[in-house]
Parts: sequence; C-alpha cells; structure tokens
Amino acid sequence: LQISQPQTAAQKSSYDRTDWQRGYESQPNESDYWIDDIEGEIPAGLQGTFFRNGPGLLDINGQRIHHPFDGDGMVCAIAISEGRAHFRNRFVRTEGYLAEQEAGKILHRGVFGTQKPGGWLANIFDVKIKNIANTNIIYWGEKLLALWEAAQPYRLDPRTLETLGLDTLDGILEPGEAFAAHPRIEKGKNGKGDRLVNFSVKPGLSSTITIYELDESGKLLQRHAHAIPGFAFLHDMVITPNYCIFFQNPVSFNPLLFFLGLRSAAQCIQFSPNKPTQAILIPRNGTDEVKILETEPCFVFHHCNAWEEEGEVFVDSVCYESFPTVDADADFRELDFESVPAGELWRFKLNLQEETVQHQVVETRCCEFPTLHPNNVGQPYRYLYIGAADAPTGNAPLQAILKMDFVTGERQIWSAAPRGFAGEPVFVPRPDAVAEDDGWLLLLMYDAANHRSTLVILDARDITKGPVARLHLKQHIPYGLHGSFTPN
Ligand code: 3ON
Ligand code: FE
Repeated sequence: LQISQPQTAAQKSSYDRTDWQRGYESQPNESDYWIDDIEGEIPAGLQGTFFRNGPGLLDINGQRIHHPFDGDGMVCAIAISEGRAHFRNRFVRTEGYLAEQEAGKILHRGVFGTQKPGGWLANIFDVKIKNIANTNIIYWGEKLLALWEAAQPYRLDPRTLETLGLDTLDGILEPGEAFAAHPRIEKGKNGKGDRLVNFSVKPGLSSTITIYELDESGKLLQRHAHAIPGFAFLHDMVITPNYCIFFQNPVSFNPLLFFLGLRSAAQCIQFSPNKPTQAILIPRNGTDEVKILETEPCFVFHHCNAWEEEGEVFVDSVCYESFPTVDADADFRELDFESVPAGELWRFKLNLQEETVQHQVVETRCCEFPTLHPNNVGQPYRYLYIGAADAPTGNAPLQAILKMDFVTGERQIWSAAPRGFAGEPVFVPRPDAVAEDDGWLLLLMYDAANHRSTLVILDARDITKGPVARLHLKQHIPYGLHGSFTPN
C-alpha cells in the first residue's frame, strides 16, 4: 500500500533561494589550470574534452542584463587525458562583447529584455542584434564553433579558446546568415559517415527554415529552404532518417513595442493558448512535400529525440504550458518558480497517413536539458538522461539528474540538493561498450556551499550510486546552456 504525501506550502524547499541566485553572479575572470581538487577517480576510458557554453556575464560593468539568455557567451573546456584534467574558460570575443567591455556599459539591446540604459528614448528604432554566441559549442569539421541561433557562428581555437572570428563554414553561410544552436549528429554505419544536420530560421510574417547537412569534414551535402506560414520561434529540431522535425509553438509576434524601444523582441512574443502547436516535418531529401500536423497547444524549447516506427513518427520533447518570459519590470533573480510552468516530458506519436497526433505525458517532474547515447539520435532508444528538480512536483531549479528506462519504466535519480545545482548532462559512451547506458554523464554543477563549480562524472549505468568523480574548479561558472564532448 502506498500513501502519497500531500504537498503543503510548508513543505521544506529543496534549495535556498540565495544559494540559487549566487549561481547567476557574473564570472568575468578567465583562467586555465590543472584541476587538482578531485574526489574519486577519473575513469581510465574517459579521454577527451568537455566543452560547454553559456552566459558568463550577467552584468556589464555593474549594469544588469535583464535575462540570462542575453549574457555574453563564455566557453569552458575541460580536457581529460590519462586521469588528469585541465580547465580553461574564455569569453567569445564577439563584436558586441569587445565594444561593451571597452565602453564599460551596455551598448546593445538583447533579444530577451536587456535594454540600453536611458529608457525607451535610448532604445527606440534600434533593431540591431548583438550576436552573443552563448548557446552551444561544437567541434565539427576540425572547427570549434560557438553557436547562437540568430546569427553566424564564431570560430574558436580548440586548445586556447581564443576567438578566431565569425565563420561562414567555408562559404556555406552567407555573411550574416544564421546557424541554429541545436545541430543533431546522425551517426554513420561502422563509425564512418557521421552527418551534422542543422537549420536556420528567418522569422517574419511567413518564416523560412533552411536545412543544412554537413559531412565529417564540414562539406555541404544538402541544403534546402522552406517557407512556413506565420512567425516562427524554433529553438530546436529533431531528426529521423527521413525527416527534420520542428514544433511550431502557438505564438504571435507583435513587434510594435520593440520598435518603440519599450520591449525586447522576445517580450513581444505572445503565447496563444487557443492555437494548436504544429509539428512540421521537412523531408531530408529536400524534394518531398513538407507535412504539417496539429496537436494541442504547448511550448517547446527542447526535444529529446525522434524516430520512425512502422509509418509513425515518435517525438519526445520537454513541454511547457506556455512561453516563459521575464516581464520588463521584473528581475529574473526574484523569479517565483511556482508562478511559472515547469518543463514536463511528453511523447508525441505522429501518424503521417491519418495526419493525427497523440501524446502521452511521460514524466511530470520538472525537467530540462535532455540527452541520450549519440548512436541513438534519430533512432528508437531506451535511455534518456535529463536535468530535473529535486522534488517530484512543482517548479524548481534543476538540482538532479533523472535517468529514464523506457523499456522497464524504471527511473533513477541522483540529486545534488540542497546546495548543488545541475547543468545539462552530456553522455559519453565507454570505449567498446555494447550496452546503451554503458558510459558516463558529465555535467557542471554549481556548488553553492563553496561558491564554485564542479565537473560531476556519473556512471550512467547506475547514477544512484553518486558521482564516480567530482572535479572541483577554483571558481564558479554561471548556470550555462549547452555543450558537447570531443573524444581525443
Ligand atoms: O524576431 C525575433 C528575432 C530573434 C533574433 C525572433 C526571436 C526571438 C526568435 C529571435 C531570437 C532568438 C534567440 C536568440 C534565442 C536564444 C535562446 C537562448 C540563448 C537560450 C534558450 C534556452 C532555453 C532553455 C529552456 C533554457 C533552460 C535553462 C535552465 C533550465 C536554467 O539553467
Ligand atoms: Fe537549447
């Protein structure tokens, strides 16, 4: 017999608000050193570099950024080899970063609400976009690229993290052409023929999605563009062998207040709970017809995975009840978590013949930042790993990692609560492994007790036994966005 515990307002919180807030202090310093404060042991088979991007500055010389997604990109690289680990962090020297550091003040409006000081008069009619290169970092075609979805990537030196400049991917991108922050890598057969599939969006009254497929050396294999009806805010995409799949969130965009200098672009996006969410399937051959299926309204930033099974397409996504913005007069540090919707894990089943979509709520625990074994991208999969709240209900910061077994339904949790805050996990397969969960999860955790961050290494087969190693950094790294692992 199981008696569920009623949730009460008096229930002890899994975290302290001031602890959480300090993880959003700027980290203006750049450093590099060998990590010597290590608990446990770095697994022998783990060799390569963990790269992670995210906002490094939450203020410009004391002037506050309105939303963490507006913060300048700072890349961390933790290079692991023969049981030793070296840490390095550097800011992406974007045009905007250099100009603002030189001026010592905010010179650009941000997409998510950062305004130039001086009120609307200082911001009116300024529609320039500051490329902050803060969302993801990938090593592909022998280039290390810092990605931000509304602009061209910045190329960095993989060893020194020095900024080499804007990159067109050897002429694939026109100067200024965007390249999204969510590429998917499709594994080739027998370890050969991997492909990087990515996209760009040109939003407008009608929006254009361009698909790019690159081979291992970075050469363009496929490029095609498609107009889709309406304004599109598409942060992520999933692939199957035949499709690129997007969820067109039910939003409308009225940029009047943006032009008038009163709101940022994202603050002009309005969630429309009465419109359906559209699943857009773009055939990867570039010639077959685009399919659009309707499902009920929800807001999606991130998808986990997608696959095809007997004429049906399955998509696992993190779904929100609506689009979360930070109001113009609000401070994100004072966010009332309980007042905004939490991410939940949903599984969608798309029937392409009948043009119907069914969905199932797979997990209601607040979660975000999904990952899986790289071999299963676009394929059926058994295990998903995702950042999660410590408590099973309610909205809260990510403090735990949740492992889902879709075959047995079993769930495992490792939590860093009360004083640890978890970032995106990255799955690294053990060399020569056979089992899908035979590998490690790497994540940066903010350790409020010591106001520093830690690289946590979990054995993905059993995360409940706790980290096999904790590599303590000398400083804190503000909560970040996405990263990747490049084997040696
Ligand atoms: O017209 C507009 C033009 C434009 C440039 C449309 C627009 C708003 C789509 C747009 C730009 C969009 C950009 C630049 C989006 C960038 C997104 C970003 C940097 C991050 C998104 C992160 C998403 C999530 C869910 C993060 C979760 C974080 C946590 C759980 C906390 O640690
Ligand atoms: Fe993302």
